[in-house]
Amino acid sequence: MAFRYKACLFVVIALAICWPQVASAQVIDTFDVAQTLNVQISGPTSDFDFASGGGILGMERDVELTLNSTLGDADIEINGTPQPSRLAMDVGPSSMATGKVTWDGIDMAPAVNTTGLGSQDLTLFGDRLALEVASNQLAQDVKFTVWSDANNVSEFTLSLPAMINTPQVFEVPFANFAMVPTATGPADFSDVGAVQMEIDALVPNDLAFDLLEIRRPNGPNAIPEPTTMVLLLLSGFGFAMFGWRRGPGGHQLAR
Ligand SMILES: [Ca+2]
Ligand SMILES: [Ca+2]
Repeated sequence: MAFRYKACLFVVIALAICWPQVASAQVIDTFDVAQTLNVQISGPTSDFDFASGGGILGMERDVELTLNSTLGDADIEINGTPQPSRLAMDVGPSSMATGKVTWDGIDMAPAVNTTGLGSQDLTLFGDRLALEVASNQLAQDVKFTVWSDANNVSEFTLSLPAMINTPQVFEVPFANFAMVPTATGPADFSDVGAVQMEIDALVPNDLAFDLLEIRRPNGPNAIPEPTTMVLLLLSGFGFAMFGWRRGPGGHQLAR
């Protein structure tokens, strides 16, 4: 095989190895697949819906909404008219409600299938969750739970400040998660079976989220070990140029 072809092959292989890491961010949900849930005191006071499609980890998103107050109403609208490509949760006056969004594979059921994602290695794509918050009114806790299986579970509660008017990203490093007290061990982020985001609104609120994904420390487009990638490409191109310069003429001279 001519040397330059070997060099080209080297570049192709280097790209094939590096490319999955370069296209790094792993989306949990872009909130582009539409869903609408409504609860009110006149009924129903709880609602469940699942939807499948692209931009969703495990290809299915389960949403549960429960009204906890004796008055009022609440809704969750994903990719709706007022908030396209977002998850909007609106808790009405005098109302309290809990919204649970679960990514646990295709089970079409509200129960968490703790191994439904089939051992997803989230550490391939970064070391933290990133939640893009488009807006909110009052301070709100958002609890994230990650299962490796029924016994190995970790959680972290993100406390959002009030009055977010311009989109803001909140990051939760995997290292900040703590074992759920009822579990026997913590979740292994390289072996994930289910992920859940829970919004327990104790006061009327209006929240909108743009995106939930896995990120690396320096943001959504950070390239892991860029120097390795550059060195591989430079050496590949260097070999290719060397092979081209030697070319068929070079081989003829050597004979
Ligand atoms: Ca599901
Ligand atoms: Ca489920």
